[in-house]
Amino acid sequence: MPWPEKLTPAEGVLAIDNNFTIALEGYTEPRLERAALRTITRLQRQTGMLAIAPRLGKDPGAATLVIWTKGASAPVQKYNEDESYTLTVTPQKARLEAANPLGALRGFETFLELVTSGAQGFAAPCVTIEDHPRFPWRGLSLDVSRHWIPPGLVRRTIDGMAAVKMNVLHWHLSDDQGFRVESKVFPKLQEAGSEGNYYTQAQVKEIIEYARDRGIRIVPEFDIPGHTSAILAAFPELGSGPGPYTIQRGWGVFDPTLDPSKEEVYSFLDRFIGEMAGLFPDAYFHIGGDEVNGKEWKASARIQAFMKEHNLKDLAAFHQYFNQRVQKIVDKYGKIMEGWDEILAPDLPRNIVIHSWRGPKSLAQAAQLGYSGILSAGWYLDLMQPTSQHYLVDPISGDAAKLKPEEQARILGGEAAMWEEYATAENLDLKLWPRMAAIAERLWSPASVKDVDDLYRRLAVIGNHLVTLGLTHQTAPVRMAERLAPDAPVAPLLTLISAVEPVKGYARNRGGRYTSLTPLNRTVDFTPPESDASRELLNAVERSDWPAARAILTRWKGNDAVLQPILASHSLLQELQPISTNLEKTAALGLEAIDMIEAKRAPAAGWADAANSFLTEAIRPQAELLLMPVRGVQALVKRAAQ
Ligand code: TNX
Repeated sequence: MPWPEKLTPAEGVLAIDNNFTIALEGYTEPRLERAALRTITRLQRQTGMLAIAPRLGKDPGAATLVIWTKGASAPVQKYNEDESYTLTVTPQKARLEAANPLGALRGFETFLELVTSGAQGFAAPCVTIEDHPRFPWRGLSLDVSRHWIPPGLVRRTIDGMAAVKMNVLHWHLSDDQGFRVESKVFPKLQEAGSEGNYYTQAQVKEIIEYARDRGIRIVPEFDIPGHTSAILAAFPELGSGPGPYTIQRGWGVFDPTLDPSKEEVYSFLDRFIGEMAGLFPDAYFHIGGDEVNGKEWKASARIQAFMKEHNLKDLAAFHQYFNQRVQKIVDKYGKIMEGWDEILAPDLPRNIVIHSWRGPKSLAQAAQLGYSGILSAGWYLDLMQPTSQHYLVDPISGDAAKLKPEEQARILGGEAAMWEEYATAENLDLKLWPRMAAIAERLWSPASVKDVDDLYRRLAVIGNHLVTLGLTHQTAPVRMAERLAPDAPVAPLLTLISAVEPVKGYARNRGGRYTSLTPLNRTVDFTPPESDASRELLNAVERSDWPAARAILTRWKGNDAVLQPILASHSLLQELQPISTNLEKTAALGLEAIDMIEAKRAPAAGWADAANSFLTEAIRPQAELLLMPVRGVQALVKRAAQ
């Protein structure tokens, strides 16, 4: 994953053994050499063959993998650089060719995915791959404001992104809950706005270099004029209201907003954007622009007078006035402005990029007006939706599919979005991976690659592959589960977790009981977004594959008896007691239904009604978890009743 543009399988395999070497031909540069050495280290980890020599081979004739590149990449990665490569594997050797090191980086990842343990030991299958991306902009928008994500985890995320050929890390660096970059011009920003959790400029530079080594651009976002409580905690005089301002602890849309009628705001932004434009080399600069509720603007007599005086008829026009002025500043520092879809209005220059989050419509509108756009709507990984749903979202669909080709070409791609209200450094990986590979594939592979069963089959494989990069999506749930009952075996709890999913969408926001200080250490916080076993159960029922359905249900049967005493004696687990009981009953009902279906025996009077009323209750959230096998068992009860 992502599936290549063109793949031609051939007979045989290329064996990987201790003699594995890589040699470089054609144009080369230190970045390419580092990538080749990294490939060797990763092969060592993938195979456990630690004796593979960690150095480059001198003789291309004798090397296992030969790399040939034609010329250099751009000194600062551009959004539309050539990323194509070809990879040929024969029983004797593999050859990777690319126009530039960027394409070679993509090809290295493909080679590493090909190497797997099979009938002939570790080997890569013989194949010819010609590959290039469908969209030039394939990213992740990562919020580091709501919960702090330390530099090491940002680097690890970059590793994962590179493995699935993504090329943009959109770094959401400021929001109401935190301002996360050191400013040397305005140190008060991090002093008053970060509670000590911010990236120093030296760390930012290291991460930018790290990302460049892996073919990933870094686009910074400083969200203005809304989402600015942390900035206003440092500089209340820039706000539209009377203040005082503090960092927010809760989640949602807050009132604090920069005051577009104040000249000081633009002189601040000029110096601040000037500094950040120097720190971040990418051509693009994201100014946010989302969710301005306008309350402070409406409440200020001074702002109302300013709007009248400048003929700004409503709050949207006032926001637009601000965007125009900010765009001039961004442009002055040589950057192209990007913003969330609220900034879309025909009076901005056509080179800006519209980032669609409220829906795909704005993308089509933007393209018609002559603006470039990228999609995030439908790709919110914080909402715990099934991967299949994200997978089938396509930037060129709906209104966009009806656009003229030159308009469609303005749709540059998209970004998965990871908002961190409920994510932390501990559980980020299990919310991102391996699901992000599905979005990466949508953005890289031909549009015709969209078989959901095949997606899930390959997702399991890439999930294991990504573990070799040190990603913790598989280990974090175990570790976080063990922590809640360190004196008990963890297996029964994991069995329960295999049957549940976190509540979806914004369900956790309701009631407003979470703040940035609430510990995210409960079961819902380490339960992966999808219960694979429950999906497989439903699939088995749909195929009338009773033995498969029975095997899945049997795994859950009997778990409750072992788990209940563990739950009872650990306070953070007590909330799971009812859901564990319900899993037991659900599994039992499912097995009873299969017995009847297989024996062609009609259920006793009232059995189906009683089963259905229990299942309707059992699907209701408990401990912010959903009991997923209910759907498969509902289908089984229906079949039994027929
Ligand atoms: C909306 S997406 C937001 C974020 C929240 C997110 C939660 C966008 C531009 N604004 O501030 O974190 O929803 O899903």
